[in-house]
Amino acid sequence: MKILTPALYSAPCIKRLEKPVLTKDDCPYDASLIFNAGVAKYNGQYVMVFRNDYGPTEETFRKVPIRTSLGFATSADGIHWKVREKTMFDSASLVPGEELMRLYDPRITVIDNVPYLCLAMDTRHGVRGCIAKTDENFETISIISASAPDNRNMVLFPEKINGKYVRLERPFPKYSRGKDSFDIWLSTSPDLVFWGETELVLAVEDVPYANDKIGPAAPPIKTEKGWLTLFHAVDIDSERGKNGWEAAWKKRYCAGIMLLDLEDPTKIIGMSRQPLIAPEADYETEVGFRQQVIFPGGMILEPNGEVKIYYGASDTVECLATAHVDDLLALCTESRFA
Ligand code: BMA
Repeated sequence: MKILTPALYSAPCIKRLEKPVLTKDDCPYDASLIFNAGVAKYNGQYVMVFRNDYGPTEETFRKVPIRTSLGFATSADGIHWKVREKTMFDSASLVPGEELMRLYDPRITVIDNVPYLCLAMDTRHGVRGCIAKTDENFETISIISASAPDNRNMVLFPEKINGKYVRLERPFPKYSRGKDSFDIWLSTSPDLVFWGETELVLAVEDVPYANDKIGPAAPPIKTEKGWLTLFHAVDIDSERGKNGWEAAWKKRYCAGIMLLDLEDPTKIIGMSRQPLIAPEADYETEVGFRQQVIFPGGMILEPNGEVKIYYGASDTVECLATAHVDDLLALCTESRFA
């Protein structure tokens, strides 16, 4: 366990599984870094779409090109997963020179029993966030709408609110403020194509353990008290050195939690001023491509009140932590203002 300074720890209600739920060893194809998955319950089973960055090893990093595929896995219990032979997307099959360069960091939201994906999309002219439809077997990706650059980390709410689709998103306005300081925004749409009514939800300076950027994580889950909503929060320290394959990796990603108003989710009812999940386990802090990264992409509320939180760790493996919904709600009581 390697805890960076300033020391950050997970909330006591968080229980980790003893090891990651999915790694490269579970894949029947070329795989290296398996992380940042979207997870949902769909047609009586758990489904997962995960990111696989493959090609280089630690020794050949920056010499061998990185490819990205999106894999699909199913599970009966949300813990033991079977990866399908056929991927959903592979950057290796793109035509050289094509505008699209890769799709990654998938989230799944099922709305009226239709599964949708939110994806980050690298293109030759910028990073875009897109919303796509998939089929009931998760074999195809049909893009419905893609943002202008630079935007990423979109997540769709699981139902319309006041007759409109709603998404959280994280634009990164490079030139406006001279440094990374990227916040969480919300937009609505009548049809998943046209997006507007954009409002700021949470800013970096509202999160005491972030000093760099924040972004949406898993699609929110509905509770009687509000939309339980995860986000990721990044702090950076120029003194940090080698924490992974690169010469230096200076960032740490934690998961945060807040509660949004059911009728007006631009309103934060409360949040925790401490991280929900901070990097602590060895596979989060000691090994992997970019250590000290917790990047949640899926959250499921079970009938018994258990919440399953799926997150990529160290950009290398996919993990699961659980907590009771009442304990998570109890954390969301503080104001976002200090
Ligand atoms: C972000 C995204 C994520 C990744 C994280 C840490 O900007 O690229 O996919 O997990 O950085 O490397």
